Amino acid sequence: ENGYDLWLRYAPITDSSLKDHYLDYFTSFHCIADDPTAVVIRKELALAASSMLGIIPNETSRSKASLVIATVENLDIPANITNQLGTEGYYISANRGQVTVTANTSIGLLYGTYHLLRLTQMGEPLGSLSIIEAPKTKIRILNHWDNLDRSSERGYAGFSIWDWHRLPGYIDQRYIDYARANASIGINATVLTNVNANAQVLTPMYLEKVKALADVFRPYGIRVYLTARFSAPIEIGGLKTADPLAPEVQTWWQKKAEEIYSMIPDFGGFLVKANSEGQPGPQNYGRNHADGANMLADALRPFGGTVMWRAFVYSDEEPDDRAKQAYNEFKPLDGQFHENVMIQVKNGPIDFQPREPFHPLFGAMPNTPLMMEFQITQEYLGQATQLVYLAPMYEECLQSDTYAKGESSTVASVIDGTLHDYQLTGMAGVANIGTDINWTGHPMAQSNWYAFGRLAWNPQLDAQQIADEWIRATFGNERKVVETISELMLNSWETAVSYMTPLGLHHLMGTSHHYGPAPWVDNLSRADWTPYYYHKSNQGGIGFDRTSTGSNATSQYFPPVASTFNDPDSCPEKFLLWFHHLPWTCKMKSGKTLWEALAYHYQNGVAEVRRMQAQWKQLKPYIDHERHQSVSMLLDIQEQEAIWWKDACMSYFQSKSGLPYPEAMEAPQHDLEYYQSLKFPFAPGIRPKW
Ligand code: BDP
Repeated sequence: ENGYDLWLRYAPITDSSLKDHYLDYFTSFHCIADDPTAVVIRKELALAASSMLGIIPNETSRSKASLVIATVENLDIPANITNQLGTEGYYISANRGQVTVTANTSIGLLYGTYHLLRLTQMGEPLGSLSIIEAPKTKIRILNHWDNLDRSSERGYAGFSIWDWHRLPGYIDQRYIDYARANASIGINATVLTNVNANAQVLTPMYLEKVKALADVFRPYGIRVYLTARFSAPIEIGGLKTADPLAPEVQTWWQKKAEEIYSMIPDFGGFLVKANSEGQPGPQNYGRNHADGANMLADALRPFGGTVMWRAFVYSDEEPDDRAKQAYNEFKPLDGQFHENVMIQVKNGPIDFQPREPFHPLFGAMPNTPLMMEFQITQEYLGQATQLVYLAPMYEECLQSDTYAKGESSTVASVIDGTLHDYQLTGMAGVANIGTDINWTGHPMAQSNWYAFGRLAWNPQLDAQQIADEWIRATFGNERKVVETISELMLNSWETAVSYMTPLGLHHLMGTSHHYGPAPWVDNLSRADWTPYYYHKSNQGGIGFDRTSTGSNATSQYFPPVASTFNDPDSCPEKFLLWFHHLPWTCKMKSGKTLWEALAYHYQNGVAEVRRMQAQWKQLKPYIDHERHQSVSMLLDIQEQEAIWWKDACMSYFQSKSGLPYPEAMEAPQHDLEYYQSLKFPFAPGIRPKW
């Protein structure tokens, strides 16, 4: 198997009693809906049933059908149920040998059908189902950081799947399979283009291509969004300014919106990166983020579009701690954004590091809907070479308690809108999808796309349950397979953190490509692009002092989170060096010194990768050769890289601490000069700027 089928493999069901059970339900069906989404439902059912059960379900009358798929007005469904379903939810029930999937809309029916097929792939009985599901967020969106030349800002799975050259005439089967995969996990939106935007995509020629994609995605409930380059009125509109308060600029965007909606009536809106890392924005004209976002929002409002304005900003000049800057810029603007603006906030205050504390903006903007931005592509987490299951990281962030309104004010409750009663809610994931045959480069990285979709649907889901679903659909229901892969996946993130950036360290990666260790770099054009800025290690100790005697970033959190982080004794050790600069010899809770603990984490990370290798080896008899072999080779590379991380970081830190390596640590294979001499000018994803 080459992995192309993702979690929609629909593997033949070999257990004969289970097969008979499913045959009872899938042999005949009745579908009351005949729009393009109903066509998709019928096709998916046929595909799944023929592959799993060797039959093509027969469409029959409602009374004879064992599976009924129908919107609520055709059935007798109590109002207390239909009221809970909204426009995308569904109700699956079983009664006297008949399974019914119902919803208020055909998209709800599609989601319900996928849920039923998921249960079937998992080997679950269908005889007594009663499931009510509705998404907890409104916009569940992938962000493709894809350029029009098909390169990708931080993509490690080949080229962009958008074949702009052959669009709009040529519809690649991949677009359809992409839509199926997304719909199967509830993703209902996609941003096609890079946040470092190119205005060309807003020209008529490209809009034709965007329209072709939107037409493919519509039956799957997926709306298309684009990144809007703030200076587009100058670059493609011939204006002299892009000042958001200039009437000609406002008119230009209004006309542009009109043009887009005349072609794509359900166009979602714009995602904007402004005044960040060299991108143009309202501040170029002395205006603020609200001025910029509101101008675009006003242009989209007549058509029902939304602006997703990113909070990932840090100033070129500001000498202040980078971790504080988004909060400093956005918090004062709370309540000033128009109602169709959302602020898209990365999970942590720096930049998709292997582990970050939650972003202090969560909870701090009660009057402005904030949406989550997670990274699915593993920019700082071994890219497509290392096995890192990210759901535990997403979960840690979502379950963090902001205390914005006292206890239980979790990040999840900000994101699903319940804490502040947001009318707009959403979660974005920076996609890890490319043209590789298996979509995501590393076969196991498909799980991160899957997990993102499931958590966007319901931010309360737990990482273990999601892993279980994904493994069963992707590798089968054999107990040994499910248990082994589950353990391996669930430990993998903590393992990567351990050999990359333990104890709250961050941004130790090589310049530009962010692959591999380079903690010694301290001389780039901006201090806050150097690893040294983030760990500040010297003879006296290591870590970034963000306490009240340092940068005071801790004060951006609500009490008691602020004081918990502020005091090294109460600060969770996983965030210790994020918030504190501490002597190498200070004592940890385990009794080890900080230096020993650091060595322990690096060594333990390596040991855990070796355990992953051993666990995976045991699965050889259960998994097809191609996928087994591919993951084995990648795990071997991961072991080498974990050793590289340990050796490079520990030999560098030793040059600062002057302390001997603890005995339990395997001594570095080379000296520090060797690691410093390694150069990777063509590492994946390299961009000359950062
Ligand atoms: C960083 C990436 C950079 C992106 C930026 C962003 O290194 O390529 O453009 O985030 O989110 O993680 O805008």
